[in-house]
Amino acid sequence: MADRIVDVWGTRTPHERGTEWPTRVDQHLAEGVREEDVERWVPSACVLCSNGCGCDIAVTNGVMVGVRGRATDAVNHGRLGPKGLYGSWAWANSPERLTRPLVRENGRLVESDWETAMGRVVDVSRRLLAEKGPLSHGFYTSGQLFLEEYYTLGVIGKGGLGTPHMDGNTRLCTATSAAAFKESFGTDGQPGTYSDIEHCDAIFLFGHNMAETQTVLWARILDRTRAQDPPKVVCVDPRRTKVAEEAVRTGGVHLAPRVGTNLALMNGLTRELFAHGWVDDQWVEHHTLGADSLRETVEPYTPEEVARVCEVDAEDVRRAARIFGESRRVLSTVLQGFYQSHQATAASVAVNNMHLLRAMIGRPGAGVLQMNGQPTAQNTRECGADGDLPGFRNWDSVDHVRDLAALWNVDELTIPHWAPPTHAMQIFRYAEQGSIGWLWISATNPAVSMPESARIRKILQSRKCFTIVQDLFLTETAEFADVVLPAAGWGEKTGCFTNADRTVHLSRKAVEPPGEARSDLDIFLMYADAMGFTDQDGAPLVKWRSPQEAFDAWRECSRGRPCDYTGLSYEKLSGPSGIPWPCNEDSPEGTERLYADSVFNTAPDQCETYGHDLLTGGTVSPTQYRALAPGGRALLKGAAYEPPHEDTDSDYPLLYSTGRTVYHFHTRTKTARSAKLNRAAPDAWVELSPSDATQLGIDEGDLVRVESPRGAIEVQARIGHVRPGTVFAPFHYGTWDLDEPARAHPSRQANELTMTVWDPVSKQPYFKTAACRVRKIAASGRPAPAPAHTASAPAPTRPPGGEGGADAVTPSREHADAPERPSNPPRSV
Ligand SMILES: Nc1nc2c(c(=O)[nH]1)N[C@H]1C(S)=C(S)[C@@H](COP(=O)(O)OP(=O)(O)OC[C@H]3O[C@@H](n4cnc5c(=O)[nH]c(N)nc54)[C@H](O)[C@@H]3O)O[C@H]1N2
Ligand SMILES: Nc1nc2c(c(=O)[nH]1)N[C@H]1C(S)=C(S)[C@@H](COP(=O)(O)OP(=O)(O)OC[C@H]3O[C@@H](n4cnc5c(=O)[nH]c(N)nc54)[C@H](O)[C@@H]3O)O[C@H]1N2
Ligand code: SF4
Ligand SMILES: [Mo]
Repeated sequence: MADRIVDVWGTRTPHERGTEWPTRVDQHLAEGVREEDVERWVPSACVLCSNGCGCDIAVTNGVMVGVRGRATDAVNHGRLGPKGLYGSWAWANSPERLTRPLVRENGRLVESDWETAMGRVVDVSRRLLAEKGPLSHGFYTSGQLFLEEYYTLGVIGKGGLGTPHMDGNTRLCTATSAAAFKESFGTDGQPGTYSDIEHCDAIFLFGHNMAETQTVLWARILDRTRAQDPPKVVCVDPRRTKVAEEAVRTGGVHLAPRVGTNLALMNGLTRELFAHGWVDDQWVEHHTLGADSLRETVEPYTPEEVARVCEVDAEDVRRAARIFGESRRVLSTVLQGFYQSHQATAASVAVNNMHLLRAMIGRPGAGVLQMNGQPTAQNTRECGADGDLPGFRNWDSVDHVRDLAALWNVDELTIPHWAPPTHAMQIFRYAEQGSIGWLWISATNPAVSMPESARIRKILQSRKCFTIVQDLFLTETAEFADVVLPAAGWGEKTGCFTNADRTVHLSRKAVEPPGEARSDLDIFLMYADAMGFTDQDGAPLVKWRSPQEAFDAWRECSRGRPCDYTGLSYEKLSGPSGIPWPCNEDSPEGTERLYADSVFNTAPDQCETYGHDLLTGGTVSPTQYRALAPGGRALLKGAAYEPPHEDTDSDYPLLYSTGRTVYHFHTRTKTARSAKLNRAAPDAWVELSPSDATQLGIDEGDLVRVESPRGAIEVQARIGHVRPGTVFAPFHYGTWDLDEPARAHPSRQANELTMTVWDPVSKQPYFKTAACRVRKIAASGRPAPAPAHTASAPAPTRPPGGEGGADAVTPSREHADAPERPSNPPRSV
């Protein structure tokens, strides 16, 4: 099979508009393993991004040895991308897996047993509950666990302890997706579906480098853009990504706005729709509220004004708006370039607005995909493991809280609803101040992934807050913990998860976890048992033991809500394909598109929030909301553009933005343990534009220091494809390295520079706007370790110095994807 490091999207299978996306089955087995050696193929779906590609896990001798795309799955029709092929399973066999609980003794983490480790967790929990009550407890979880685990955690936190301090790293990831849905449509829930790609006339990607972050979805788009009658692509991104190149190739537009100015651009595009009469007035009149006020809000944003603020060409703004205005079916996708940037919710809602104004929602080809990033982020939000109440219930609605209390058979007052739920940034603030004294971190690595790393390290290091870290590996975060709990990962446990287009997959356990590692579900149950949480009748609060029982309990919780799972079961999910919710008696085969009837979830007894002012985050009261009488109509909401919090000045003249490369997933705990992926992007870098590099006297590969008011990194420079004035850094690299596990990398972590500031509505922190400066430290004589086949490729106008040329992948040591699990070496931590 082709080397999918180089051939990232695989061979094209072009097809005509409106026809089914052809099947192409991708497979990868560990070196030396032949297909006939595979003993079992275990059904699952990939958990390395929100695309949720259906796959089967190859098992030999009780070990995961590879993966194969599911030909029959609606999501991927057999395809897998480089991360899925090489990175989804290889980590499991690493000798560095956590195999026993660790506890801190005299300042050091030492190996322990479950009884001792969980004993400490429970002792501190009991003591703090007695002394300070539930507000002393916090949970910071993930977008990578399974539905059953989140729901169990949600019940423990909200029905058992009764703490509002629960959130996921989804706050850093897709909080804005959820917020944008709630503001426009009343509740969370993706309106569109991936099959809209087969029907659309144009595809708009807003701050979304899909070519690298959902490679299989991008392959699906390429199979349309490289066929007859292709859709035009419009890309909004300050870098010339592969998406941007496709925009130019298809006769679309690449808009490269100044970082932090998305909303000004969106207001300009929206104004064009009004100005040219590209609005479906009749539909808007019947099915929406707020068009007049939106029109007023966007009026000042002429193409010339947008050109001034965003530093783009006014003509490009006109062209992009015309494509949107004159296409019958537009598919839009939105991701971190919007969610993690300034005025995130307002800018993302603006995308919903444009679709509503053109009545382009709920029909084939006309859809919005406010994307997710993490594979199971949707479930964190649905199941109440973040701040939300399970089943998209409204914490501000007495009826919704009562309903949940009845389901769980707990006192209404136990369920936190007296104030808005505490978001992750605030949870860490409380830990910093000491009011949260017990913080349980599961399946996330905040020491690397949260903004302003130095501050986060200080919080985690401080012994003011007792921290529990539950992971597969001894991460940068785990090293600071009081107790480390070894977890079973994907393939080592059973459970469900829901991708960005609402498709639910069941992932079966394929192999045993190493040593004493346990599934996250079992660990949460162990805590619940030890704490003795009960319902109002004295029966155990958590009434399930197995993943399947947890799923069945969740089904009941979702009954009648927009994310209705009542028609799904483990049996039904064992079929050829994942199934999109809602799935119930009315739609037993699931639902491809929401809002096909143009009725939205905005009725006051249905909605998940009463909404916010998008500029300030001020909340709309229940009374105000009822007075609006939305009654199933969607809400058009706008806001004026405001400059970002930290703009450039003479000390920090450049803008700093961060993001991803195709070969790594987040903090690399999984992907760096695949030799192929690690080799493709072995170390950090920053991208500079050719003109800035010239001005700063920086050559390709030079070691540079990038500083913001909060910190600095020292990495090699790639002279690449960012717009002038912008510096782009990948955020994957913490202190840990596969090549030299012992060697610390103190200064390459992108978040050393980012700031503690968040969107007023979604509370999502801004990872994509900050000011910085760059200076050369030394020449290196070799190209930056940045990938050569992606947006990080070197700029053609300025050939890199050194020997590497265009193929700038630096060599690093070989690591075979070991098919057998070696015995664990003695651990010293
Ligand atoms: N390979 C890979 N794939 C992944 C992941 C991964 O780690 N690696 N993670 C998954 C997860 S959890 C997520 S959330 C998604 C994220 O997926 P994406 O959002 O596609 O990824 P990012 O690279 O974070 O950001 C996307 C783009 O935003 C642009 N950008 C930066 N600032 C601005 C701005 O001010 N305005 C605009 N319009 N654009 C801007 C960047 O140039 C970048 O190309 O990827 C998922 N898929
Ligand atoms: N500067 C900057 N920072 C960013 C971003 C950015 O674009 N720029 N993006 C943000 C976004 S969108 C995201 S999603 C976050 C991601 O940030 P993190 O969530 O911190 O990153 P991961 O490396 O995915 O961490 C997940 C951890 O869970 C562990 N794990 C995996 N599976 C399991 C399991 O089944 N059980 C348990 N217990 N553990 C498991 C992994 O080993 C890993 O340590 O980063 C955010 N931070
Ligand atoms: S696109 Fe995402 S879900 Fe699909 S194989 Fe790649 S990483 Fe996995
Ligand atoms: Mo994410």
